[in-house]
Amino acid sequence: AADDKLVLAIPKVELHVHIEGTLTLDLRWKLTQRNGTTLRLVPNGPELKSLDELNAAMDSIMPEAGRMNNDEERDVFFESYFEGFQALKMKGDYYDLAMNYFEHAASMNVRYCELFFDPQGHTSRGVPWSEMMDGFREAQRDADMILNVKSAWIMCFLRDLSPESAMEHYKAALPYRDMIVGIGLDSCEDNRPPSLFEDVFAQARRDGFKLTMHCDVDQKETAGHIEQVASVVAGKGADRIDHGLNAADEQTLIDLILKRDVGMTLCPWSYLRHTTYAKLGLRIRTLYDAGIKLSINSDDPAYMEDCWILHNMLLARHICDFSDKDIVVLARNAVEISWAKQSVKEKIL
Ligand code: ES4
Ligand code: ZN
Repeated sequence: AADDKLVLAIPKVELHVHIEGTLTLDLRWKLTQRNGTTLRLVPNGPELKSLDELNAAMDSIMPEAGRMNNDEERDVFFESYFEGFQALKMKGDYYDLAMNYFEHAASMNVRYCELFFDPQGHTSRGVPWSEMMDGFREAQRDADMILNVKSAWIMCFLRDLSPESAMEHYKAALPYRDMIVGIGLDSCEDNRPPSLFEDVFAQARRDGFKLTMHCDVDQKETAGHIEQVASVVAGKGADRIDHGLNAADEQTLIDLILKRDVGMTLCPWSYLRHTTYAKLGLRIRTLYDAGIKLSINSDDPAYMEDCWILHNMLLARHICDFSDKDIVVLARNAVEISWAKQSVKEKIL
């Protein structure tokens, strides 16, 4: 198996991480104190009065590997994820959130990243776009200058909200388009196929944005979810797929992904909530051996036992028995399927 030191040292590109999912409990406590916000783990849950209480509450909902196999536990994940947004109000909070990610990234030799953000989770609480985007922008600039970490943003729509809300947010974000490289789709995918958002994605495509979509997030081994992967890839409806691990079980999908040359962003730690090491290793191996350009990423480190990109790469290496050469291929894949400018790509690996 590949060397630990190589996995740490290799220059990295991260393409699948939700900035709100990097809100560590330490930072959340700090922001809550600073803003005088009430702290809860889930809506209507008991008020938490210390960092210890917050840590204990998070531990109590954190499913063990392979255990989050029912909808209820999945719903608790989303509830706690969105409750975390409450800590974010002012420009300085968004700055601190992004800078905290960039510092972790720099320590793991991430050189370039594309960060998802969920504007609807902020505007719905009355946070002005400028507080959010100006905080992100300043952190992005400082990370480039101080930490040598470059970045771009991918604005995601929450698929459980309406297509009209997505379109409104799309238009409202246009003043910030110089920061935004792509448009994504996340949150709970039950009965919310990407086709519902066809209009806003078509508009974004015309305006020159790259497109990506979460599919098969919940690892439901049902036809509907496989169709979601297919519909995202068909006709090159997306430039990348986020997750989509079910493609491993469907040769026609593998062929389609290869033919359309669509990259995949995988987040192995996330899947441990739904599957076993052995099954996960086999599926990732199948996609990798088929020649699909897949990259390894962290998703929501603060909600996944503090597993960042390095831990996800070590996990992938372990369950797939990746060699040093494979680690280099994975790192190169991430550069290739990223939406960085060619001049930035050339400086990474
Ligand atoms: C997410 Cl794990 C997961 N699934 C879907 N949407 C998300 N947004 C943040 N984390
Ligand atoms: Zn995700």
